Amino acid sequence: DPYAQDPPRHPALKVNSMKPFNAEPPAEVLTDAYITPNAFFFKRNHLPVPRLDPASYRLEVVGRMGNASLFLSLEELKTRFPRHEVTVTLQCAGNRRSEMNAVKPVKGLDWGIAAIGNAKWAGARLRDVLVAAGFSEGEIGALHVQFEGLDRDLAGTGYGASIPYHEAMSSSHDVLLAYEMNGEELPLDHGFPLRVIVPGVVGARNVKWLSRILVSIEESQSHWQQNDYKGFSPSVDWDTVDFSASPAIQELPVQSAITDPQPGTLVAEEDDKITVKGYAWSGGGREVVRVDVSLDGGSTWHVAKLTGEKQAPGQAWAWKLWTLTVPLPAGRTELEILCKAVDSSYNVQPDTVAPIWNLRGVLSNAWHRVHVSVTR
Ligand code: MTE
Ligand code: MO
Repeated sequence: DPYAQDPPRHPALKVNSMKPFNAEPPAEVLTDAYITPNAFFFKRNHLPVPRLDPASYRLEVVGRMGNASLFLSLEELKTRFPRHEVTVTLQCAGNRRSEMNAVKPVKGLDWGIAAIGNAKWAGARLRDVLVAAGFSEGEIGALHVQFEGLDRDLAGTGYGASIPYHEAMSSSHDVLLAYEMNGEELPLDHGFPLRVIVPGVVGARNVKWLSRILVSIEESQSHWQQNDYKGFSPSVDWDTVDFSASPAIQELPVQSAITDPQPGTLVAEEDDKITVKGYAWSGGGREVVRVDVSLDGGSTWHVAKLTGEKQAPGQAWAWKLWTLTVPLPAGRTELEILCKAVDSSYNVQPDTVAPIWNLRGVLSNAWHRVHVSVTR
């Protein structure tokens, strides 16, 4: 069993698949704290978790124009380069896929709303490591930076992805080679000993168990860059899909969801008040500037209170948590609670799922809807 060496996991996680391991926390855990605890951070593995010896581990950075590769030990990554810490929200492209599945079946893991988490990551800046390997800005023939993971299938194929070179080299983009997550050494499930953290970009490019970095003219040729993690029109089906016709997902669109109450019942607080909680985030460093919440299916709206770390303009890599406490609408026994976020570019979420439905069930970011019956 290639999965025999997978690490132990928290029993409260909701498992989508055991082998490979894919799981999300109960949704309400996400709004218990601004930083998601490592044990409750969603885990998205395509392959068995590799067990690597930190003492013999080496990161290979392929040299510029055929020059010799740079090989870096974990110790060198920690001592030769400044330690940089960034709070970054990571979201899987398949977060909230179950809502697309409910419209029409899609292919993929049936994620709820918790394939997202927020952590403090620390490591060396990718930019500093690339500079140490001889690269500079405006390098001819340098368009993409490819990352290869050490997790492999039985045929020996590993996980891989790439990001644009200018983002990797940009000092404001904060791309990290992370060896710490929330002050602890990177957990096995999250890429020990080293992973890439690409703020503002879809989870799939944040390669775990990193083995090799390659600067190239082409994007990564891996299955996950070329034939997966792309969006399509709702009319495209598995007979007509042409993966080469869509760009690989990088920055994600604006997103929000309600973590509390959960669908079902809602108990009124003292003075007949109710509290609604959730998260909101947008890709590309765009800050969430507002979250609108409706209790009546969208006829009237309230503005929620946002909380979160202060982040520089264009570098809002982390989510906002939000809450709304309001009197229960008089006479109502059923509520249709909705939320929608607005980011700093005034991007908004689409109101329904059907017009953004796609065969892989990615980019699911319609208004989140929670139906509850009220007990006073
Ligand atoms: N890196 C490797 N090597 N193997 C993987 O399966 N999964 C990717 C990405 N990096 C993956 C990987 C996907 S699709 C996501 S959403 C994130 O890791 C999930 O990161 P997490 O498990 O730390 O939450
Ligand atoms: Mo993902």
